[in-house]
Amino acid sequence: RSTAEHRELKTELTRFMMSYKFATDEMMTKINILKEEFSSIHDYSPIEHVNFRLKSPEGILKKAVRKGCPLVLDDIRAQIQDIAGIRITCSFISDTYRILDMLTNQQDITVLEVKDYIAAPKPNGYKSLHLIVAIPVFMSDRVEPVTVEIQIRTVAMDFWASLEHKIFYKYQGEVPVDLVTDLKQAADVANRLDVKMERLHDQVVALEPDGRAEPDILSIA
Ligand code: 0O2
Repeated sequence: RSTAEHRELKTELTRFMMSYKFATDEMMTKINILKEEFSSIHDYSPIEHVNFRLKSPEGILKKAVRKGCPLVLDDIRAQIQDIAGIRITCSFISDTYRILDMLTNQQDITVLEVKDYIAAPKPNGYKSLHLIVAIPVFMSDRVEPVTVEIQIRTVAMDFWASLEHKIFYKYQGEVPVDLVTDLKQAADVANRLDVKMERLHDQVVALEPDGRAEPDILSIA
């Protein structure tokens, strides 16, 4: 490649990565608005915390090779949907669906795919809502729809998934069968905890005349 071609490729790559950063920034702003609005108006936020990450160029290439995707930016953009990833952790299961609805109803968001691993968990016990969206990113000379993957789960689901992820990588995917069984049992326990906590929360809320629990009562529960 000539120096000019090299420079052009570098600019293209920088623009490519930047578009994902901007899309993440836009989605984070939307999510933070929901979080702040809830906390200040409703005295309660269904969002516990939010994390985001951009896949590294190395991670993108690895995934492209694994999926048999041509190493061309347009193909990568079309086939790899989790270059920008956001994880929203909620208190209760109903909150995960509530957040999903709030995001999918926003007019500038195009929903590309929803995978409901809460209603239909993976065989290992993994639970989460996965949402793939495209959001328009306005740049100096164009508007580009950029894909973002959003995972929405409860604190208990997140706790389980973080440990399972660590174990999976430790054993490089070949997790001993005993551990797989234990993990599945732990996922069931986490689910029972989620159901129980939500029931408790609902009971406390029902005690309030206006249907809203006082924060100090909630913290005792
Ligand atoms: P990382 O390191 O978290 O980014 P895809 O591979 O995305 O093209 P797939 O497998 O259909 O297609 O996607 P899916 O099922 O929506 O899963 C994508 C992401 O969900 C994963 O990304 C994980 O973050 C998470 N996930 C899915 N299944 C599991 C699971 O069994 N355990 C845990 N801990 N996380 C899971 P990556 O790229 O695999 O990993």
